[in-house]
Amino acid sequence: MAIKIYGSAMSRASRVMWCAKELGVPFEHVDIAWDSLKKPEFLAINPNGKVPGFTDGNLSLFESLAINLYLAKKYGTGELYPTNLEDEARVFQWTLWAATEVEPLLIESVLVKFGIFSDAASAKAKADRAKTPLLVLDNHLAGREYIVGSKFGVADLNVAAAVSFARYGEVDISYAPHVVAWLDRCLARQHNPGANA
Ligand SMILES: N[C@@H](CCC(=O)N[C@@H](CS)C(=O)NCC(=O)O)C(=O)O
Repeated sequence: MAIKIYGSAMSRASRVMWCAKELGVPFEHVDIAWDSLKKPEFLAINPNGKVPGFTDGNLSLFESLAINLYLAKKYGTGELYPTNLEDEARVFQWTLWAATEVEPLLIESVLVKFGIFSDAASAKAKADRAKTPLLVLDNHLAGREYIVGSKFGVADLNVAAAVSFARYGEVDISYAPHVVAWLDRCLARQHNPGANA
């Protein structure tokens, strides 16, 4: 099988597997042990020693959201991935926004929930700061179902992957009701991927 996705289903590898499933692209899931991430064999795949690791034939990639952009463009142009430059730019914009403006503010809450990080006060302070960017997304989603265009796409998948940290970290985002409803729509697909309507 050409595509290999490395990393526990409890890690950011899950968002890449979600994307591959949405696209109907077969892949091999390599559930690499956490204590193997800094070993030379895995560093050859992801030199950061983090998951996900990803290969498609001779290509190795790291950064989960970038991997999803690659997968969606290669295997899903016209479906998960847009066909025009402007919408592609919007996909880049929202993906980078999720990675830089949202995910860093929510990750500590997830780590506290899983007992990996103990500074609950720091996690709470950062999660509180996520309100500002999440209200930007809430405003964008008022009156629309999906982030770019009229159907579920890779922008939704990438942004939902980051915003879902609020759910896993039990961060209350009820101040952003459009985001909550959109996140429910997106995460419901994880159990029924490929149902692009
Ligand atoms: N920005 C990276 C983050 C990768 C990352 O931090 N992965 C975590 C698991 S979700 C990991 O491998 N942690 C182990 C470590 O840092 O040693 C991405 O999205 O791929």
